[in-house]
Amino acid sequence: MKTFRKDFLWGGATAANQFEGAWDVDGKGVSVSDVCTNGSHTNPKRITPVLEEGTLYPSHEAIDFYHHYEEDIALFAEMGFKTFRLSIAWTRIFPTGMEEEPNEAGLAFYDKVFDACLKHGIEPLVTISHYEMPYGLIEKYNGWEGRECIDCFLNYCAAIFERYKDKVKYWLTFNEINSGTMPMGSVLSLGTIKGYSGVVMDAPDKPQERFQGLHHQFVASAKAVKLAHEKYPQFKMGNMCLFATMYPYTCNPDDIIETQKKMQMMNWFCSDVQVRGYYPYYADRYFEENNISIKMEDGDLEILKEGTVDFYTFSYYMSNCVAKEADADATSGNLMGGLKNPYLQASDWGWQIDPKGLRYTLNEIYSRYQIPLMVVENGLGAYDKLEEDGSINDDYRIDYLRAHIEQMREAVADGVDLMGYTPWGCIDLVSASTGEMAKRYGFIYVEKYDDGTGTLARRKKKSFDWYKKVIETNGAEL
Ligand code: BGP
Repeated sequence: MKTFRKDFLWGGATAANQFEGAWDVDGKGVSVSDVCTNGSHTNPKRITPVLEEGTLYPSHEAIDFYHHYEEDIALFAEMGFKTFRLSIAWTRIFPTGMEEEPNEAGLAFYDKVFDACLKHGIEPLVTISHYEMPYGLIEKYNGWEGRECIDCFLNYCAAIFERYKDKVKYWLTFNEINSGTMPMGSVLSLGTIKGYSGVVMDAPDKPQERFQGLHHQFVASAKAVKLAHEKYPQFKMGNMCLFATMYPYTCNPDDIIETQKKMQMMNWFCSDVQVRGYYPYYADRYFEENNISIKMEDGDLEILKEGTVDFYTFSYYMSNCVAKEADADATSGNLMGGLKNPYLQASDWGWQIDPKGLRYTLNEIYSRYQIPLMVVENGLGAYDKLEEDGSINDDYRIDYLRAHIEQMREAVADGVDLMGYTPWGCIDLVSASTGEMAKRYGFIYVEKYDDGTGTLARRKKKSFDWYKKVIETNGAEL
């Protein structure tokens, strides 16, 4: 029976805006995340184009990876990481997104980070844009609704590809690009919220702008892939989707159809474009029924064909149920909701825990595309307790990860070509949905708290040694 390949990429995942801090250091500009306040499960985070005195903006310091990268990467190496997923903050390289020339200090920072990874034999896996587009592009173009963003993005890609061509091989264009098919994507991913101030989740939803923005992201992603393939044949280019696995709530055919429709537009639409190179057949009807009409330029459809990705990556945290008539309880999670599954437990944030759903999902994706897959986010956001003796006994996290790795192993035995696994927030960092620190994912605890206080000291959790063993045995000992 097949098991994890010898060169399986075990590691962990992060994003610049959630862990770097140093938000205005060395010439960095303001990203959309830098104007988002903190929040919690019950108190939603807000976006404030003008910074408010006395309000906490968690990206500003985060866990200060900017000044702790050597120590942090050494800890990842101690666990045996083969890869480390991080994002480049676009605003460190192009502060407003519109400059002609890159900011040397920003480029130099990632040189140091990649050198530290390579010194430890860790392969960087870089997300080019992870919920941190320059706020300047939002003000000027209403984010990705503006076609101009394509050139700005390409300029950014050209600069980082050339600079890091000998250090980085694996690239992902847009984090969770399909968040743009849902209202939640308009703020962090698409930035189609020019002038909006208020609760992030309450931003007015304009599907026309969202899908126009997505089209521009598709073209930008395809152009970046094409540039990489032509100029840097050693690069491997991936997409990245938020996979929100959905089950029909009942076997009522109405529920089956409703689930299929939602799966198409939320989970498959973007990757159908990015992997196959063209808009899927079912999109036409959706656009028609939702009054969406996408403006394209000559050549766009050819570019999409020429810029298909080499591998498919996704985040997987949970599954949900779908019914035509919602009379079941709603669940929360990944900012997109769904119905409760009576067979599953949920995290403290209401995200339903479904390891078998991961095996199912891996099989579904692989049977559709047959290109290598990678799970680049997965994990349990939980309240951790720092004991008096300094230990953090996160057995619940070990249980969650063990169960998911077991199911990945099953999927590999099923024949799925899986390249790697990078659990989310391998070191504690700021939550994307709530802006809080209390929702922790890490193998490494960071003494940083929701009120902004904390020494920033790093401590190994119980899961640290457990994961080290998993990597050492290539997933045989869980
Ligand atoms: C994904 C994002 C990440 C990350 C993760 C966990 O949607 O790509 O940035 O934060 O979810 O979500 P949260 O931080 O809200 O718990």
